[in-house]
Amino acid sequence: MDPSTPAKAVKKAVKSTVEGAAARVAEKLAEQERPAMPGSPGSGTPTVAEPTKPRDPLPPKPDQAGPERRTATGAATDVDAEAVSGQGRFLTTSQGARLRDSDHSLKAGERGPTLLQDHHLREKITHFDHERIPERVVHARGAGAHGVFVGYGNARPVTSAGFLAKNVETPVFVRFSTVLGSRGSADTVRDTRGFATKFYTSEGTFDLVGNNIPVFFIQDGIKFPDVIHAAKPHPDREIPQAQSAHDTFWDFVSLHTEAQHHTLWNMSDRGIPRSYRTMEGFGVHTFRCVNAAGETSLVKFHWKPKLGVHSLTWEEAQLIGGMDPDFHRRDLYDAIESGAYPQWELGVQVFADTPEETFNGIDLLDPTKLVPEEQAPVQPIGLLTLTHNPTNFFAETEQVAFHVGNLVPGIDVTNDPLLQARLFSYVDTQLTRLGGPNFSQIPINRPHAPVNDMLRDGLHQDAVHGGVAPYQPNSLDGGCPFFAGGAKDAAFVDVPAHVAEAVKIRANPASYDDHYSQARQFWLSMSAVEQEHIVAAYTFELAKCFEQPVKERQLLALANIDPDLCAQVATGLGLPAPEPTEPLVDLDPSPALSQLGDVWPTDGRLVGIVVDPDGDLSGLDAVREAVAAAGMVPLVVAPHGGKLSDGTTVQRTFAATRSVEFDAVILAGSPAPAPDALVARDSKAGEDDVAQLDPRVVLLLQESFRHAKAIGAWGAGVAALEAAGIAGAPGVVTGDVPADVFAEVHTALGAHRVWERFETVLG
Ligand code: HDE
Repeated sequence: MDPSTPAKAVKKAVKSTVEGAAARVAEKLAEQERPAMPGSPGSGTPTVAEPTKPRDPLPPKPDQAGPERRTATGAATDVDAEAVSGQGRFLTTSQGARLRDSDHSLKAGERGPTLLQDHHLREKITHFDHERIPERVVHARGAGAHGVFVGYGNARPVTSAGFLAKNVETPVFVRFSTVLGSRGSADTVRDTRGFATKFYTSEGTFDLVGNNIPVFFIQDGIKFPDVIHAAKPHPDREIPQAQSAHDTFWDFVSLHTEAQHHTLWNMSDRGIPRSYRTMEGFGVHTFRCVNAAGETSLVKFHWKPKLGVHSLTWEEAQLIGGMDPDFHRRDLYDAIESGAYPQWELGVQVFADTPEETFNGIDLLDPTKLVPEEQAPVQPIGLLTLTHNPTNFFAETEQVAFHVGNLVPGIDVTNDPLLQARLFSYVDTQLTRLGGPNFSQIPINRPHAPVNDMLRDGLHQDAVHGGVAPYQPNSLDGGCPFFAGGAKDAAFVDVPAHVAEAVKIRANPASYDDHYSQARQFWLSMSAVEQEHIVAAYTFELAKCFEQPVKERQLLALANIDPDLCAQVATGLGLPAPEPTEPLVDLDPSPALSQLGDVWPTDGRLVGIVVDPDGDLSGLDAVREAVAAAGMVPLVVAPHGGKLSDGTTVQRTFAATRSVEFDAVILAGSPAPAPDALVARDSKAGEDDVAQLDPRVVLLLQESFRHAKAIGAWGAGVAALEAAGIAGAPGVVTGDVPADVFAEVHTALGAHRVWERFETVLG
């Protein structure tokens, strides 16, 4: 028999499966109403009755992709996405034996006992018992997505890295995270966010493992366990979860004052992003890049979101923590599913590689310092687009392993002592977290460049290495693998950077002693409303501390940042404001640090459209279409679920929604109190007694107003604005033509918030 025949048959079968899958997905999309809503759980449409006819597994949803199918040693394969998922129509054991029953264990008679020989029972339970792996010691909570990076080609004078060459497309996987909380903690807590990118380049994998804040708490990696122990929940009671509002955190940062700059960023709106899509990213450390001619530069990496930098208000963040703890995950997944692909430009600040490693007096090796963009502009060098959601959270987002030491030719590290410690930490932690030394062979971690590393054996070895000579030099395997030599081999170069003559010492350079000047610069760069938010954040956090000496000590640090800030926080705490103990240094403000003052795209934002099912529904369709056409998601909010009389599907009910779900609200009517508008049924119904208007609508409007969101109404909807007492206020739009009302709301949303609604005393 021709040995190729079965393979051909399999290929043919797979092809027809894929074609069938594509057709089914198209069918599913066609079935969906327009505008289509993100969030459907699977690619099929379930039936009410349990399906009983055996069929092949459903394909992934169209918005999903898994890691590219590579062998454990980086070679391309033509294995399809479905081939790495469950196969066949029948439930089987892990060995592929079909099962008749998985509902009953094998027993000696109906009344037992259960028999030890029931291998299926033991296999099922044993595997389940081992499903969990240790969570990340920091950054445990996260969400990821696949995408592509395209180089602009203008980085050549700075680095020879091949993936930055013009129009080179590199697949990427990005994982965003919070730092402090456990895997199941809420997304919207006040915290730093991780922004880690894995570039699967043809010259090896490059990981840019950054944060959404450009500076860090500590200057030397040896302090990392200290800051994390202080910020994590108290070890005795394990509270509070995922936040810095507690004694140990403030105890540490007020004693170890190099943490003050980063902490100020945390207390600013940057600590509560609206979305992962609206965060900047920073490599934080200075890297050393080298071009093809061997010339070096010092470089800081930046990610600039196309949607601008936007944040939640603190009240929104807290409400969302209860309403939808998965808010940032959902936002990312839904945006990708609805085609609003998130984008960032990768940018660089480039500095001369001088022996002092400083720029304008700023020590480039001190990770508690940034370089203001006004002094060193961020030059865009490529575009990142996230295009696909993962197919399986565990396989991809949980098992992805980043490492700052995953570098490619043209990018090298510096002696930043924080970076140096990180170079040790990541593999070390992943050995435990991912169960052995072969985690680079897990599909999401597989390089897209050929791997011939002579690393052998170990737990979960997935490669089947040939040859007999995994050592160098050898002649038995023909001498392979060889060292890469000339420039055309694109070998990694350890830049022969100068190391100054020195003595062994545990000490920092004198420049590291300045802990306040850039914190003050950040404060002075904020608009008045951003300063108010900072005052509120410090006051909230310190009010949560039990110990007065901790509060007093932190006030001392604030006095050294800005006496006004200190005084405002002290007033809230009911404590005297101390005098500064260090001279106040007035650096030039950096307007780029503020989030206000521009207009940005609104892709993927959520617009709630409140309707009265008994009222006039004309205009509703046109507005929904207009919202969708603007790249946003229109959500119809009504007293009850199901369909309206014109056939429109209701996405949210008054009982199940809250203002914080929406970026803007439009009223197409003023619905009367629904039958469930009772405090006993829905406490949101509250005491508000506005005759003729459902009290949940009043709450929705008042909260949206308080959070400075754009609000619009036409026709009968205008009455609700009046009832809520917000008609005529800034950013509250009314009109007769629904499309015009939406257009104005849309414009206001571009600035993210109606900032003039916030009253300020500072600034
Ligand atoms: Fe990390 N960090 N880190 N870190 N870090 C980890 O690695 C560590 C630091 C960052 O989505 C861990 O696999 C040390 C700075 C991100 O999987 C661990 C020090 C920055 C992520 C670790 C730092 C980061 C991590 C935990 C001080 C911003 C999540 C699990 C020397 C530039 C990556 C893991 C993901 C994860 C150690 C400081 C960013 C323990 C020792 C500075 C985004 O290895």
